[in-house]
Amino acid sequence: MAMTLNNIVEQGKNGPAMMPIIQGVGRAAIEIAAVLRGAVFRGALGQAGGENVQGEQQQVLDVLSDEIFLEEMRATGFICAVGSEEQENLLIIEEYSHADYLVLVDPLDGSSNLDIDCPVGTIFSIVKRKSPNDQLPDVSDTLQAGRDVLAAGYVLYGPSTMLVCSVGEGVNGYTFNPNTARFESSHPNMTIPATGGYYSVNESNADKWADDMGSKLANLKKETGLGMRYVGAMVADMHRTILKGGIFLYPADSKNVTGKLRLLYEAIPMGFIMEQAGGKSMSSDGVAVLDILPEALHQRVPVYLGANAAVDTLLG
Ligand code: AHM
Ligand code: MG
Repeated sequence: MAMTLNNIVEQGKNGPAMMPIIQGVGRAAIEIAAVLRGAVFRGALGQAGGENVQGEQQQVLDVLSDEIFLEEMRATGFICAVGSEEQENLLIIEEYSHADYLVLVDPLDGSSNLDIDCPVGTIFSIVKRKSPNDQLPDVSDTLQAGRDVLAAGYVLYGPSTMLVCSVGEGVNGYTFNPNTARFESSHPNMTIPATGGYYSVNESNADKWADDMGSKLANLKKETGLGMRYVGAMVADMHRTILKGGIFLYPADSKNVTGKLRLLYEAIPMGFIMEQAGGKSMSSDGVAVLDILPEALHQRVPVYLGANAAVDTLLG
């Protein structure tokens, strides 16, 4: 009998509480994958006409994925509020505003890949509220360092749909089996190889990078001989980095002065996964992603996520 997301209940002290929420993520992922597959037939590719809080054009599928994710989190009954990359403010789930947990989500990451039928993903993390349960949750409940995250993960919508997650006891990958309509364990105990793999970065920004990153990357290439891959969707680039080794980075540059990727929706969950997979997650030399105390919902940070040696060689 294949192991399903039910086995999260056995994973450490957070497993039992996190399992029903991650099962909700799985249900959202199945719905989002179906919407992605049918999008071209429903005229659902392209822009929705609105902008998100960061002034970026929202695509129709960004908006649909956000709605699906929020609804599945509501349906678990365990989530009091959701912070989404697609929403300016924290969304409080009135019906369950007394519940213990909040979810932070990038419902459809890498959405510029949609028009070319390339991989996209969903990224999430789960924290426990700090405010009393008889009050409404607020933004301060979401502003918790990565060290306080209880569970995190991502869904990769590629040739198959994979859900990769951690409840703080290593990283496990589940693949959606269309024959059984369930996520089944396919990649237990994912661990990043110590050497080899690829460096993954939008190198066209090199002349704008801060922190002398151009010469640091040149040194990494010389020292390690790593090859290069870049999908332009963080979930796909991180998934490859965990499975094959190397490093994924998005440094600060003169256009994105504090980096492009969001601390709460991208850096912390992926940093959590990378550390749980045995790798390293830094935001700059000496500052681990998981040690940053968030100050705002949509804050951005530079990220350097990968095998210990690759990150040390780059930032060292
Ligand atoms: P998005 O959340 O608006 O899709 O942006 C995040 C994406 C990441 O998936 C990816 O790593 C990065 O943006 C790519 O940026 P660029 O096109 O500048 O290389
Ligand atoms: Mg996104």
